[in-house]
Amino acid sequence: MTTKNEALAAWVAEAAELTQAKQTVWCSGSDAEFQNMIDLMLAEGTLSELNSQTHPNCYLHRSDPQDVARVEHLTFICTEDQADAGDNNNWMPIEQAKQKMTDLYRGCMQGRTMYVIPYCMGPVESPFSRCGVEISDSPYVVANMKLMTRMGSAALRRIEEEDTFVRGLHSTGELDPERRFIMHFPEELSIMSYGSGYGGNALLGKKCHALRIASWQARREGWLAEHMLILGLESPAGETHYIAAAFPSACGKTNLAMLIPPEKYADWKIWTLGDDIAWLHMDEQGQLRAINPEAGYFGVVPGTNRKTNRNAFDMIKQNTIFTNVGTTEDNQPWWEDKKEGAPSTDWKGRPYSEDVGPAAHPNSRFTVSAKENRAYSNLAEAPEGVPISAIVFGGRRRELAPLVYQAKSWEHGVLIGASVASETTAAATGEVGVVRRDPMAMKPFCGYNFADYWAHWLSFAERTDKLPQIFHVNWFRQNDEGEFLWPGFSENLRVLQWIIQRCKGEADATETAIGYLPVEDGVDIADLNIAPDVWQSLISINDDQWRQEMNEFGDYLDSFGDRLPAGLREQHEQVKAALG
Ligand code: GTP
Ligand code: SPV
Ligand code: MN
Repeated sequence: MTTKNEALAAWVAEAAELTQAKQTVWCSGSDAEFQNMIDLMLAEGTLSELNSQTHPNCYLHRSDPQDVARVEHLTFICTEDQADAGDNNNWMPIEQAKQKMTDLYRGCMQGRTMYVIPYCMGPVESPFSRCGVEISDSPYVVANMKLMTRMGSAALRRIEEEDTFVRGLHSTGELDPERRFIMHFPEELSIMSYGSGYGGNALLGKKCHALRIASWQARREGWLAEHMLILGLESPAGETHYIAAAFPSACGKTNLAMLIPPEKYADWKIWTLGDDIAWLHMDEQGQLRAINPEAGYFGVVPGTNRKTNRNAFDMIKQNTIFTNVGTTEDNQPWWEDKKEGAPSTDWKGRPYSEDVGPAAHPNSRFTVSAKENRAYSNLAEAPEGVPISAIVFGGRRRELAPLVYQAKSWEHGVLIGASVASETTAAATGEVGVVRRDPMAMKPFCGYNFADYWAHWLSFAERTDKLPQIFHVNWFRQNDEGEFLWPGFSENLRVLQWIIQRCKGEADATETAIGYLPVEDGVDIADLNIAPDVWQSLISINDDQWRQEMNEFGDYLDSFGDRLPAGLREQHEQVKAALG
């Protein structure tokens, strides 16, 4: 196979020449091709088969121990004008970045196969979808892209019709952290990645394309590309509301998107549309609609068990690629908090020993097609997307942020989104558990200046009066002993119910300086055994702490200088004034 698109053919030829690949293979996206990739990796030893009795078609990939997460300090947005990338991004002049990458790519695929991977982010027939082509020398990338995107011939046909696509060149390189870069050139819709085989660094359709490049495109074209799950909440009466929620990496998107209602609410149902990325467009009626650009899940494994996430737990029992988990004596995958079985080998392939570290890497992942999820919504592939009733922001904060609160307006909601701060997690290299500002959960993923991004968010209020209500949640409040105050997981349904009631104007709330909070009996917790004082602390705010928070947040906003939209400054002033 090749292509009749001349620009694509020329770029592929150029890459083959530069990298000196032994051969070029165009990926069709067929099941047989996927199986070939698996067989090839089994043969070269980069993949091993897991227990086929308990876990049919499941495989384990052990990555290089130095290549287990996104590398934010090595990720760059390269624009003509540095101010367009903003202080929220690392920036490098375009020519310098290209020179650096060209030097790294030169001859890097000698003796290796170069795969050409056409893919479509979003249903192939949706007007909201966007296509790309990833060139990679990694069979692991090919196999993962097959599970994560609409990959192959259909995407290529759309590219040939549209004559536009995002270019992503990837080579695993030597996996040397000193020779590793993830470069983005939004002005020319291209990505260059070298030296990592890990998910977000190497599966270029995901964070590189569907967030960093797409957020740039979205601003120009009047839509939003966000780090959000999409779920449908169906009531016993059969009424379904759709919610999009942005939480930072490893802060609960996959879990919420697959939630199984607690027993008391067994006649309610959560449908998954997406677990990581949402593209939001306004339709002709002024209604915001969401599609999930992805077709599979690249999810955090540790913590997944029968109780926390039964859907995911069952979903990853077959047809799944595991990356960096441990294994049991009989070669089943094992991870911390699996709550069954026992590890015998750790993620590095060494005999497991408690004092050496966890069996599974804290950022170990599963890759699986969304079709394996029994809660996968039958509207998940609808070309027109689903109408969004509520947008929810959240972070991992052991103190300060209440369980849930609602914005007073869209503009106030933009401020709430911009004020998201969260403890860092193992999803990126670096220290874990430090609170950092992560506006809209997009700190690592916004492909342009945050000040312009907030202005873009604010501009939606001028275009329609049908915008979703905006909320903030925090499942992660802790007491002094480090215990979670809120049970989380399934019980989060109760908070989602309050959110929908608020959207429908059916629930009372307490007005505070930071937004509307539930009244004492506003969220149904009667059967949850939460002590009254604990509940009070979850649904109230500490004015002193919030004054300090708003001052710090003000300093952060100031760091964006003149570019900061006046509307956001105004919202900040209002909250500060209300706090007194
Ligand atoms: P990315 O894929 O990195 O974007 O992560 P994510 O936002 O999808 O996070 P995920 O749902 O995978 O959850 C990450 C971790 O948070 C897991 O270890 C979960 O067990 C834990 N977690 C998720 N929801 C809750 C909750 O409601 N309460 C508590 N305490 N932990 C949770
Ligand atoms: C995240 O880190 O937010 C992820 C995993 O969803 S990665 O694909 O590596 O970005
Ligand atoms: Mn994510």
